[in-house]
Amino acid sequence: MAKSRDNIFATPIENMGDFQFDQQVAEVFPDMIKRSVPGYSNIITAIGMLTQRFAQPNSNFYDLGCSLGAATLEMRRNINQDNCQIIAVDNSQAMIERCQLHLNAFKSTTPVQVVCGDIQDIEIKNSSIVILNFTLQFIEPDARQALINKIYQGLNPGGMLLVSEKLRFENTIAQQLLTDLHHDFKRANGYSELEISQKRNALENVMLTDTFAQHQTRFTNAGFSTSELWFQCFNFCSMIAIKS
Ligand code: GEK
Repeated sequence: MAKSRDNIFATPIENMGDFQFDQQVAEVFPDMIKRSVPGYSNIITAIGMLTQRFAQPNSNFYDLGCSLGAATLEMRRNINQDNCQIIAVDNSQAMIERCQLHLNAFKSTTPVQVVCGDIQDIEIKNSSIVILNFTLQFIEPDARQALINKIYQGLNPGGMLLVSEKLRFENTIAQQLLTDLHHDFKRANGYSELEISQKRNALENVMLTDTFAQHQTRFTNAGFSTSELWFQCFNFCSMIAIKS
């Protein structure tokens, strides 16, 4: 599949609506996420490493908010147990169609169910690994605890949840510095001032970030006995929570 460069916000947009995961975004998504999210490729690689450690035989793996299936592909490449299946879910039809094409491009004996739907409505059961790679931040804040509770209930003992997110910081100096460093990262990756500010405005109402403390409290409330930050670059992070 041809790789397209993200220039969605490169020219002035008069009536800026909220950001949507539509056809236009799906087409440029691999380029957009690599140039916008510091550490994205490292996190995907680590999802493979964690799969080798946490995969249980005869269990389900979930990739919630799978977009084009990068985490699904990495899990599928690293499964070292028998009779596992992956369920990849996204509520964007454009993403799901492209995700299926990406998956078809590689051979594997592990079945993948690609589901177009809301991750809040799907059942999680008999699971050893659940991935929320930069998806929770798009769920209504009031609905986040219920989603993490449902995931905890659907995990088997010894199962793992990975949550990657953009973080918010209570300390205003830290918030400003880490936001500025993220914008420097985007500039270094070729985004203009106009692109950075228009994207920021488009995301304002749809991506509501939490602090690390809020995430950890939510994991504990759900029942997880272990939760930890394992990666952070500027204001982007990845956390794991393990069910004992
Ligand atoms: C990756 N995980 O490349 N139900 C299902 N999908 C949703 C919902 C919902 N309620 N809300 C948002 N999404 C991917 C990257 S992107 C992150 C994840 C980003 C989907 C949305 O359609 C989009 O595809 C994805 O969550 C978030 O590892 O673009 O910053």
